[in-house]
Amino acid sequence: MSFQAQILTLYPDMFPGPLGQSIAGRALDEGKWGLSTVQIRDFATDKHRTVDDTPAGGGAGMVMMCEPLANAIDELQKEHGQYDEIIFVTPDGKRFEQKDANTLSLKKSILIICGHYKGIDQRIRDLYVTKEISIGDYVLSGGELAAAVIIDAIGRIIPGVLNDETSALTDSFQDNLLAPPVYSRPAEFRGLEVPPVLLTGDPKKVDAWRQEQALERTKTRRPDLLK
Ligand code: 6GU
Repeated sequence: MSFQAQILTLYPDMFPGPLGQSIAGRALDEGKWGLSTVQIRDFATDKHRTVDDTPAGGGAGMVMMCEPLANAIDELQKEHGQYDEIIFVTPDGKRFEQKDANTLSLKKSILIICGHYKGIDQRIRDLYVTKEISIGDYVLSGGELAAAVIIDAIGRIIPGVLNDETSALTDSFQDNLLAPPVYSRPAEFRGLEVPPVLLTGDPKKVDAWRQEQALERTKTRRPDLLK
C-alpha cells in the first residue's frame, strides 16, 4: 500500500465518512491506500477517561491535555514505527494548498491529530508535531473535517487511485491556473451552445482554447494566483 493515514481523534465515527465514497472511497476499498482512526480517550489515565483540562493562566474553554495524546502517539509509534509526518490540523497552521497535497501524497505514512475545544497543550506541538496545517481562514468546531479535506486532496492524487492517470495533472491549481470550462452533450442546450472549437476535433486548437480560457478565468476570479 502506497499511502497510510492514521487519525487521532475524539470522534472516530466521523471516518471514513465522505472518504468512503466516490473515487477515494473505491480506492480505499481496493486497498490502494489506507485509513485508520485511534480514539484519544482510550489513552486517558483516569477512570473518567478525561482528555481535557482548564487552561493554565485561566480563561474560557478547555485544553486537550498532554498525557492522553502523548501516550497515544508513543504507543502508535511503538507499534507502527516513525511516521513520515505528524500533522496537527489547526486554524493557526500553514494554509493548505495543492502543492502540499502533492508533497504529502508521496509519503508512506502520516498521523493527523484532530483537536477540539481551545486546542491542544503546546508541549504536544513542541514535542511531536512536524507540520501544522489549516484549511482556510475560518474556524471549524474540530479538526476532523479539516483532516478529511486534506486526506481527500491527497487520496485522489495517489498513483493508481484515479482511473484516468492524467486527469489530476489538469486540475485547477496544478499549474497555478483555474481549470477551463467544460462541456458535454448536447451541442446545444436551452439556446446555449458548446463552443464550436471543442467540436472541431483539432486537439491543438482545443488545447489552445483551454489554455486561454484557464488564463481568462484566473485573471477575473483569482488574479492573486498569477502574481
Ligand atoms: Cl485545521 N481546524 C479547525 N478546527 N478549524 C479550522 C481548520 C482546522 N482550518 C480552518 N479552520
